[in-house]
Amino acid sequence: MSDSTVREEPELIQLLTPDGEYVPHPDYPFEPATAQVRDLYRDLVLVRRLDAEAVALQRQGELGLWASLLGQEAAQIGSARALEPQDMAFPSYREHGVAWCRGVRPRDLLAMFRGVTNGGWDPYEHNFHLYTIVIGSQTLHATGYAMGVQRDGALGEDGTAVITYFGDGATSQGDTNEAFNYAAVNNAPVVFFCQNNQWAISEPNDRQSKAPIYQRAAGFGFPGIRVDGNDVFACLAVTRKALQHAREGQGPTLIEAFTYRMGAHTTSDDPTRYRTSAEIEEWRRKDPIARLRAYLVREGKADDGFFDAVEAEAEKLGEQVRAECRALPDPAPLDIFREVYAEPHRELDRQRAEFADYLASFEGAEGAAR
Ligand SMILES: Cc1ncc(C[n+]2csc(CCOP(=O)(O)OP(=O)(O)O)c2C)c(N)n1
Ligand SMILES: [Mg+2]
Repeated sequence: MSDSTVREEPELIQLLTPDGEYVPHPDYPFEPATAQVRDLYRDLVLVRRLDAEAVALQRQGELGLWASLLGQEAAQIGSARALEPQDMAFPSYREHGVAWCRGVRPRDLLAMFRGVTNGGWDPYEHNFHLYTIVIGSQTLHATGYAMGVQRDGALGEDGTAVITYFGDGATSQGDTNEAFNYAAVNNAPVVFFCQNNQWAISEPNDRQSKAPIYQRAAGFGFPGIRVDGNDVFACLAVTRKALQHAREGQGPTLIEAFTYRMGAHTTSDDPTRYRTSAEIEEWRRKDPIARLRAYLVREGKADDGFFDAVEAEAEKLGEQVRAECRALPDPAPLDIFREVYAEPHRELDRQRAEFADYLASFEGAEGAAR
C-alpha cells in the first residue's frame, strides 16, 4: 500500500491458542512439563481470587482503593515465573500477580491500599520494589539499578537481571523514553515489560501511540517483541529469553504484552463511560485462565479433582485475605514522624509536638499521641 501510515499487523508471539492448543515457536523454546503447567494454573486462579476479594473489600469500605489486575494474570504470572531469585523487579501499582510470585504477603498489598502503612514491604526481602504510582518513574529506577548491577560485576550466566513493569500509557511519559535511551546506550541488563492493556484510564491505546509500542525499541537501538499477554506460556518463554539476554550482558529488551484490562482502571473508575461491552466480550474469549484450563483438559494433564482442589484453595485464600484485611492495625498517628527521616531534626520535632498537641485537644485522644 502506498499510504505510509498503513502498517501491517505486527507479529504476536503466541504458544497457546485461545482454544488451549500448544503451538511451539522456534525462537522461544518452552517445554510444558505437567507439574509446571499445573503450578501456573494454580497461580493464575489464586491471584484472580486475591484480586476479586480486594475489589469486594474496597466496596465494603475496607480498602481505600484497589487497582484490579483482572485479565492481566498471564502477563504477570508468566513473566514473574521467568525471574530468578536474584533478579530485581520494579513494578507499577497493578502487579499483584508479580508480587504473589515474589512472595509478598497479600496482607502487605492490602495494607497499602487500606492506607495503614507508611511503607509497604521490604524490597530486598523479595527482590520486589515498592509499588510506584508516578507513571513511568520506575523505569528509570530499574535502569539505574541495572547499571549498578553492571558496575558490581554481577552479570554472567547466573547473574542478576532487572525487570520493570509499566503500562501502555507510561510509554507516553518522558521518564520511560529516557529510561529506554539510557538503558540502550549503557547496555543495561534491564527488561522493559509493558502490559499494553489497551487503556490508560479512559484513554485508548490508539490515542497514545501511533506506532506499535514494541517497535519503539528499534529507535533506541534494542530489540522489541510483542507477545500475547493472555498466553502464560508465551509470556514466560519470551521473558526468560530477554532476562537471559540481559544477564549475559547483551543489554535491554522491550516486551509488549498485548492484553486487556477487563475491570475498571481502579475502584474509583467507571469504564462503562468510555468503552463498549462488545469490546469486553471480544477479550473475554481470550481469557488467560480459560485457555490454560482448556490446554490441561485437552492434554489430559489435569482432571476434575485437580480443578476442584485449586478452587478449594482459592476459597481458603479468599477467607484468609478477608480476615487478614480486617485485622490490620491502624498506625499510630505520630508514626509518620518516625518513618520519613532516618535522623530526627529540630523542625521535625516541632511539627511532631504541634500535631501531638492537636491530637490531645480532642476529648479521649490522650492515648493516640504515643
Ligand atoms: C506522572 C503521572 N501522571 C499522571 C498520573 C495519573 N494516572 C494514574 S494511572 C494513569 C494511567 C496509566 O495508564 P497505563 O500506563 O496504561 O497503566 P494501567 O493503569 O493501564 O495499568 C494516569 C495517567 C500519574 N499517576 N502519574
Ligand atoms: Mg494501560
